[in-house]
Amino acid sequence: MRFDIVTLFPEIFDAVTRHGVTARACQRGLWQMHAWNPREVTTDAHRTVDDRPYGGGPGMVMLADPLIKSVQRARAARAEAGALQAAPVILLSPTGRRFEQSMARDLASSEGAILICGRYEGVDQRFIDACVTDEWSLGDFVLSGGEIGALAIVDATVRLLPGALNHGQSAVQDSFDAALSGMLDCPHYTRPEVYEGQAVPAPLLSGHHAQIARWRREQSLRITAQRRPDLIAAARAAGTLSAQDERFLAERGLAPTED
Ligand code: 4GY
Repeated sequence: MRFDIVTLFPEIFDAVTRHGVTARACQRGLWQMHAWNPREVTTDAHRTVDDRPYGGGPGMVMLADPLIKSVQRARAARAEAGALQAAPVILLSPTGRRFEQSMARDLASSEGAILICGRYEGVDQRFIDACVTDEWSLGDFVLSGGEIGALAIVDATVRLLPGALNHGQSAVQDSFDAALSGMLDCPHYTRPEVYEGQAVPAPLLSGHHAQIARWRREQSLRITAQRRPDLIAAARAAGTLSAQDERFLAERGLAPTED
């Protein structure tokens, strides 16, 4: 798996190559990252990567040419390294499709992607038309650049690679994973057993696997019903709520209404 990142700020990506699970997965050879700085392919004395918008208005727009050349460098390097498939070219932008776990899962079973990080007010549309295959968004908010979105995609994807996590079970237990059938994660506790008068819930200390699993499932159902009733409705539609789950929700008055 390989990510090629087009960015004016390559150092930002040290966050994933130097720290934590993603860094260890990198050391283990499970993935690699290459950054391509559009400034490096400019030829003018000022190394210009942006200009004023046609039609006027505030801010600057990234030039198409250095972005197109950067994608060409990334494509050539991938081909040289033996890539079999044409990598998707993904622009991080608030106008994109909302990023979700299934997209990380799809990426994790692919050869990777070329991620485009815009800056300023945006990028010239002719670059998007010529090169970009997908636009993805982290959500309905505006960042000052695409780098944080690209980091999120790399992190969410790499941790799913087989062998990336030390404890093999962790990835399949997270919020949104199939093992929890689209429910939010349950609360977690570690030592001490009592902290500032707050005790660990008794079922977790019982040593009875079935009781622990039931408690966790019920906490997931409760939190999901309270915070994300849309996920309860989706699980119900997908047929992943058991009769026992439905009984728990109904008894607590947690079965969501239509709104
Ligand atoms: N939201 N999700 C986002 C973003 C900043 C102008 C294009 C987002 O992913 N990226 O807000 N990106 C913009 C800034 C150029 C990227």
